[in-house]
Amino acid sequence: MSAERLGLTEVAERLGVHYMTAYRYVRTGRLAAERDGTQWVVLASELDHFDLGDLGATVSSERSVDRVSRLAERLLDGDENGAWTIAQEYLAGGASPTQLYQGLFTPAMHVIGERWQRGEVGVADEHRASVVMSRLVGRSGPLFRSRGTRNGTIVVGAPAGEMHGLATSFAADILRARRFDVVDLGANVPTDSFVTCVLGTNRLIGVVISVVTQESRKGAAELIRALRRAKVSVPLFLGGAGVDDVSAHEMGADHWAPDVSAVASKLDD
Ligand code: B12
Repeated sequence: MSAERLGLTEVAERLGVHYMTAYRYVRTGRLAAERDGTQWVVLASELDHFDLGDLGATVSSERSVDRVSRLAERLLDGDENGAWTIAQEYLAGGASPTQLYQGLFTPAMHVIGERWQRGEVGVADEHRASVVMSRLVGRSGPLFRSRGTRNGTIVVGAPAGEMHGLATSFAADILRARRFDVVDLGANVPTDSFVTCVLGTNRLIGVVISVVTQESRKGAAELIRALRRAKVSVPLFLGGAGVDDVSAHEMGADHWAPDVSAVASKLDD
């Protein structure tokens, strides 16, 4: 049996499916995988007998993988307009703004992380790519505007020590599209300030905490304790690559969610 270990980008390439489809196979247990830090790792031998079934037919394979790689290249080159053109192509092909974030922007950032981990790109390249991505998020913001009665306000942020802030911007827009008002505090929010903001928010219906690295679990658990001490009674959601269902509940969250759309659906119930 082969002991070759594959990242999700390689799994997607070998199966000929979109990155997010491979991710879904893993998160739903269709494909056995284990975590290595925040990355999912799959043994190559698992693919030998993997049956794509109906799910595999639902995605346009090569083109999606290619688009993710092309976007990653544009981001690393600091080419905002080139990157935006790829985003527009994707939207023109029928993708929703939420799919733009979850099916294109997120996997492109993951590809950059994998390349950084392999030593193929440097820290400055990664920073540059993140800056271009923030600009794409700025350009995409108007696409997520929604009309009609608001469903209440959600505070979104990352705990003290968690420097990854793009996920909270993505989450904020995805929730806005579902008619929630959002206060996005971004990355590395000091615990006391987070709590003060939550207590001062009108029509508050939930708090969404993003944990990208496992190292930030301590800060997130401390934040949840502080929110409980302050008698915050709305549901507290934890999510992101640094937590799973079990750890999120151990850390005191009311809910763990695999993605932000699931948070919106839960709050819509
Ligand atoms: C850009 C980047 C940075 C930038 C961030 C800039 C910024 N403005 O945000 C900077 C340079 C600051 C950075 C720093 C570091 N980074 Co970094 N970084 C990345 C990179 C390449 C992209 C992150 C990103 O924006 N992803 C896009 C977002 C949208 O995707 P996401 O975080 O997975 O979020 C999705 C879901 O998880 C979900 N989600 C997220 N939050 C929530 C919350 C809820 C409630 C729900 C429901 C869902 C949800 O929604 C998103 C889907 O759209 C990742 C690679 C990766 N795999 O993500 C590495 C990565 C996260 N970084 C990593 C590392 C190691 C670091 C550093 C420790 C490096 C160092 N030695 O200093 C520091 C850590 C700093 C800290 N204490 O937090 C590792 C983490 C490994 C680990 N063991 O945890 C990664 C995975 C890279 C790698 N392959 O090794 N990084």
